[in-house]
Amino acid sequence: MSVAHAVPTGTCRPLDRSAPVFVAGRNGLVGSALWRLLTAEGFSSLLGPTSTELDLRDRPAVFEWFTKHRPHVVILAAARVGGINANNTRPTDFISDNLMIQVNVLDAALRNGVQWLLFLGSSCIYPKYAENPIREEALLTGKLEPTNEAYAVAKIAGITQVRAVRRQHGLPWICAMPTNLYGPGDNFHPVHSHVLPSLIRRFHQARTERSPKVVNWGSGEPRREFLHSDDLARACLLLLEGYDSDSPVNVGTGEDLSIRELSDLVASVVGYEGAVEWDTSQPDGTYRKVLDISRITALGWAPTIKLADGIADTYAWYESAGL
Ligand code: GFB
Repeated sequence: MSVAHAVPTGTCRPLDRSAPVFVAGRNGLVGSALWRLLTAEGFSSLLGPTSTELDLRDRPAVFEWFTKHRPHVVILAAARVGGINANNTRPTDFISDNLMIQVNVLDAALRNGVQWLLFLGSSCIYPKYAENPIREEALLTGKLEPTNEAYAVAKIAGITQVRAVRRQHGLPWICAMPTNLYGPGDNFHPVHSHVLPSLIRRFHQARTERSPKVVNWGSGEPRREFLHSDDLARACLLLLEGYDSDSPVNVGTGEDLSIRELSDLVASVVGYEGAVEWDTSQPDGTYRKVLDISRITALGWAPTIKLADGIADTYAWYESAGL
């Protein structure tokens, strides 16, 4: 994979703060963090239709919306996402919805001459047995994790389309690969969510109902890396303003912990003191997928939110949302 066109560290091409910026997926975990950051940074023409206002799977509607609103910058943070159970049991939805969303937005952006575009993938695009920490060069070098293969293949198609546009049309579109994310506004569904919001919900419920034990999924042995959505949003802006290469860029903390350690941490933040059991009939997924973040740290970004603080922040949001 070529990194020949990488902008040297420190190079910056500030985006026009008055230019129309389309945050696709504005109400999601990532989109809402982007919206907060871009608003604070003085972007005055943010565009963020809800999924009811614009279904990104509806190709004619997407083309019509682009023609009408003419965004100059597009951040493609819209996706069907979910935790291991949702991915494993609904693979059709994950491949079909994500392919449709991506191809419609990318095609409409190309048709309308969008110069600046950032596509967000996921660390699950890398092979199940990639060497850790995982470098960007590991893409397409091995078999994927079966529980999320459909989602990963859709995301890989998105990366490939962005790289195709770069090659065929010379546009400086880029891709970022975030690790497992969490933060305010996450999905706390008891079955379909990712592990961190699932644990917050489970421990909160157990504490308020005075349950003597909770049951988590899998063995607790897999290791995961967690990045707060506000840290990702800063990375997205930095990349849009200072990175230009056909290679995706990993965005994570570079540090991981076991799900068992995460469970202890969430229990202590929530104040749950009962027992924890593990249901090993549930899948573990990939054993380990911590990202090598040397490429983005060389550009001047670093994560700022410690996991314990981020969990406390997310728990405060969960309580205030009354979910
Ligand atoms: O967060 P999670 O669903 O995502 O699960 P993945 C991480 C680990 O936590 C797995 C365990 O080993 C789960 O078995 N776990 C324990 C739980 N208790 C729970 C629980 O209550 N809920 C959940 N969800 N997990 C997803 C992919 O994989 O990561 C997506 O399926 C995407 O495609 C996303 O890439 C970032 O890291 O295993």
